[in-house]
Amino acid sequence: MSIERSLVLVKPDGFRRGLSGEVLRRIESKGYLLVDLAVLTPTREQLAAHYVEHQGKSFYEGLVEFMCSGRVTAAVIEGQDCIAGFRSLAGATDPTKAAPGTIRGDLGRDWGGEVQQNVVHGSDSPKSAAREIAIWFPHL
Ligand code: DAT
Ligand code: MG
Repeated sequence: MSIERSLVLVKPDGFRRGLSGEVLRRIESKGYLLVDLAVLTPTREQLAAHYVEHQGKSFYEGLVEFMCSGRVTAAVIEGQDCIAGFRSLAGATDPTKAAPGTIRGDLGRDWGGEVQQNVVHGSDSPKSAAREIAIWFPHL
């Protein structure tokens, strides 16, 4: 067990629906610390770096298009094993399959688009977290 930081994004669907506060409430209720917060419209350059692992996949262009379609709330959170812990709070990638009780299960649904709009992003490993935090919070 180690103290970790994770990069969380309330994606444009969540931001537009006014769910930033609810996502942050769940993070704080779980006991994780908010290290930094920002509201911004992502650039394509930031998204290309953020989603480098998905470049070339069928949903990549649509994903970037969706993610730069509006503002996001970006957060760095901190706590023991918070990377896995937030992924557990977020639930499965597909919001239709995400379990009730999770952010995606409670707050997300399929809206019929090509790209899954699933309210939040959370880093998936310590290596990804370090890379992603440097993209969204270069001063940290
Ligand atoms: P996660 O966000 O759970 O880490 P991921 O990194 O595999 O999932 O994918 C990034 C985002 O891309 C995901 O949140 C929603 C979208 N996505 C993933 N797989 C998809 C697919 N097969 N069809 C449409 N969108 C997809
Ligand atoms: Mg991912």
